[in-house]
Amino acid sequence: MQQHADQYIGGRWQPTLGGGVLEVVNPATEQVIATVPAGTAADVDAAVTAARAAARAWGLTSREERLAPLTRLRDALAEQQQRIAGTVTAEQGSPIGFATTVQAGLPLAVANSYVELLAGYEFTERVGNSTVFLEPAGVVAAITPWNYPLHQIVAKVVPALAAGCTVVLKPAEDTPLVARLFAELVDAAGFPAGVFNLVTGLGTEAGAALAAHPEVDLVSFTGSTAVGRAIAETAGRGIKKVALELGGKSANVVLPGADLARAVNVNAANVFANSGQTCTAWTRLLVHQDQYEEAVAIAAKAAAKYAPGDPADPATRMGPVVSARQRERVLGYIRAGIEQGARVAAGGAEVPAGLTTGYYVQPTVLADVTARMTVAQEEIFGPVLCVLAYRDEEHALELANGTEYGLAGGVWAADEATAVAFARRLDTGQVHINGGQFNPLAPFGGYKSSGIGRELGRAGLEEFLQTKSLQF
Ligand code: TXE
Repeated sequence: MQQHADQYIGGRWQPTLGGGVLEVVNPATEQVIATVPAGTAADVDAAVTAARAAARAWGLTSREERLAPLTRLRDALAEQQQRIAGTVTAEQGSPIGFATTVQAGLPLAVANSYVELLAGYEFTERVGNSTVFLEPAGVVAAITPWNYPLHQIVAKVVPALAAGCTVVLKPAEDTPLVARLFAELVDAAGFPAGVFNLVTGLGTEAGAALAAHPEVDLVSFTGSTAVGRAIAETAGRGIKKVALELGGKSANVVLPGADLARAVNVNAANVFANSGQTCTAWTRLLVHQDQYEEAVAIAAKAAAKYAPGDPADPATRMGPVVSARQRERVLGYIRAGIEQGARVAAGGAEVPAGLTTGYYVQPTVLADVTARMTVAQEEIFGPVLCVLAYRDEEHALELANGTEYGLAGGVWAADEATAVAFARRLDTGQVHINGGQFNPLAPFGGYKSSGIGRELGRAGLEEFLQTKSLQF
């Protein structure tokens, strides 16, 4: 077992100033595989001080001076794909195939997109008698979750560094090992000391201290809406910029005339991937009442293909959920759904056959779900698909928009124009039309309680910039 006692601060691994440790548990074996420091406000303060000290010089570097280490970091992410995937599988439970293509592949694609964007990005503009400088926002606090642990780090840290900001990262307590691996790669890429810093620790302690630190200029957070709200309040008091990527309850709307079987099968793949721990997951399948039973039957059959198993086995399509706590939360939702009248069409709240060790949950399809049920309103963050029936297009729209969230969604129709017209009426940040693929260049973020600000692409870089105009 690896026992780490250091934090990456000021360009080197330093003994933690905190006392406690966090145990990293493999969710498939329930074994403790490593310990990392539970950093405190003292570690956070040291890291923010280092980031502040480096901010002026890094903020004034040329695009080329930032591109060189960022390119080396991008190349390291490519070279280390297997190690990254293995680390994520061990601490988070993603099946190794998915960990390789998505958990390791997506951050590489995102890092690459920023190397390419930075090479051509104009940080000055002329407007009338003014020159406008797009300057870095300063010291960034990046607080990230465990569901796509490296992607969430890269989607914040890489554009922040490209913009000329310095960063203190506080990764999720469940997945600190891939964050440490990332820090090693940053270290080897040759950024100046203090430009990137890592503090592992509890959210309530290290995370809260970081979000509240007076020397932090911008807080970029991905996680639960409850914590996002608290961070926004703290940031508001400190007049800090804030970017929040929060929860979702996305609807996949299958309009009459669409390819029902494909829409439902793609939905199953979408919601059971990563054991449902995806903020954009289409957790509500909305189908016309005349096609309802057919859709439920297709979904139940599709669920059977995601029987949970050992994530280290390349044949496994769905692993465990991340932790015992997460499993309890998910099972609680399944039970609440059943109590409120949902019908179990596949799966359920029982332990999957033969899997008494590991935080496994059955791929579950709940039918007869109505809009007011808890499972139709709250983010479950587990492998649970709720199927709802709509009467007509207006009813479908009302259901789709009828939660506090607005992160993602899908629309399927016989023709693209019909799907696009419907998508334009959804209160949500991104919509996949007839199964369109995720695009790491497109702005990503939420409407309503799903967040503020955007990640990825040009919009994701511009979150980390502020403007200064010089009048001549
Ligand atoms: O999230 P938290 P949790 C949702 C999902 C999940 C639920 C709970 O529904 O079931 O949230 O997950 C840090 N000040 N999402 O408890 O607590 C924490 O250490 C500062 C959706 O894991 O929000 C971690 O680094 N930081 C989501 C990060 O916040 C604090 C992804 C996220 O943890 C803090 C994850 C505080 N007071 C969960 N408290 C998505 N949008 O993808 C915690 N943290």
